[in-house]
Amino acid sequence: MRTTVGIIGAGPAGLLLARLLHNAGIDSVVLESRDRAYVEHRQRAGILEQGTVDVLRAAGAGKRMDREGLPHDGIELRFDRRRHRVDFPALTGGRSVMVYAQTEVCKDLIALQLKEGGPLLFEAEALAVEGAETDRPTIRFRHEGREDVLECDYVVGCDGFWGVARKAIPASVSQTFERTYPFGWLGILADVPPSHDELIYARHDRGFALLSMRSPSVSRLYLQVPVDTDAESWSDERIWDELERRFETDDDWTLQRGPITQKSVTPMRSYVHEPMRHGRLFLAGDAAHIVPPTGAKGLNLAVGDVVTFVRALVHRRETGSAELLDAYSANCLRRVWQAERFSYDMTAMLHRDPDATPFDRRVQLARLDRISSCRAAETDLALGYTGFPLD
Ligand code: RFL
Ligand code: PHB
Repeated sequence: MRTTVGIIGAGPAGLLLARLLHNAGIDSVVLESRDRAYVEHRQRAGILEQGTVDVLRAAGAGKRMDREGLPHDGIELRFDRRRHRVDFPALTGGRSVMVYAQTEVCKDLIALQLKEGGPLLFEAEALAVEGAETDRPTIRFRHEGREDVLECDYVVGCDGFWGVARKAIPASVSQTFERTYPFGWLGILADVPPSHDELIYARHDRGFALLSMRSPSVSRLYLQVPVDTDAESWSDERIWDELERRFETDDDWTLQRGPITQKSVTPMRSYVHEPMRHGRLFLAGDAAHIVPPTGAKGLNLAVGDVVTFVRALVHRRETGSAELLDAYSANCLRRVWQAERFSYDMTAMLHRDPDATPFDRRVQLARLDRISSCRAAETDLALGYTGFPLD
């Protein structure tokens, strides 16, 4: 088998990359180790930045998003029993975000790819990337019980944090930057209309809580928990009781309860691999970097990476110059580090750190007070949340 761009992984990064390449008239093959149902139902991100929404629309993948997605013009910060709304369009010159789940983005892109695009093989596990430093890199993979080789002009590793692509970059040229957190998020899906029409990020002495949603009838909520928590050890009643306490306010706001249909615990991590390119192997999305979910940046960063790659490849085809391909890593990393900084700041401002002193907790509250009373501080948060520009 031979193709121009061999793509490992059919998460949002790999699927969008295949679509953008198809639109640019460049052929590709996508190899995905899991089956279609797994990829379409993995619960993850919920927030699309303005730039991501624009890219999906321009790629012809925005129809259902525009029908069913929920445009959001702000978020609420909750702390000290107080409520503060951050108004995105007013602070950013009109930018906003969209609540549209990653599962739905993937379903839309898979349907388009199978209908109009190049091969997308499920249950095709990449085993190794070879020859990254040559003109003909290859992906060795297993599909339907057989080992096969995909010959490519370029390989893009969109295979997430646990994938194989990153391992093909020699340790001698790799640098990694990492931070782990002593807590995780217990996430639930519940069949109950969201108790508020915008997301609520709550800082409480007992820990962080987040109210989000999947649709007008399905709520998505998260609770900060110790990192080794077993989701099943939390009864539904205990989860609702804890959420209620962490969202408490001085007014008459109430949290609506409903049947919980899914529970899981996600660890939190900050991670960057540099460089994001080695020869003709490029890394995109979680394969190269992880952010804690507090800033809602992971999927949006993946989109930025693949847009940057496609622009560089098209530039190469149109001008013969590899200058943008050569600059891929540096151009992506600039945006990646801004997202790392933003996600880290949001996490530190809102979570209960088990090692924090009473002084640290007062500083956290002072940060939130600053955002709610100083327009410049609030604008910085709104600009970060709605997204760093792609150019
Ligand atoms: P993915 O989605 O992990 O996809 C990688 C794909 O590669 C496949 N794969 C392989 N295929 C073939 N051969 C191999 N050897 C392979 N190894 C792996 C995997 O099966 C998989 O299908 O990475 P990608 O595409 O880079 O996308 C990244 C996003 O999924 C991730 O950053 C976000 O989900 C992060 N995230 C959020 N991001 C946002 O932008 N906004 C949010 O609101 C948001 N909330 C979240 C999140 C992540 C969360 N978790 C569970 C980590 C909330 C949570 C709870
Ligand atoms: C989600 O809806 O899953 C979600 C929203 C905002 C975040 C993280 C996750 O910051």
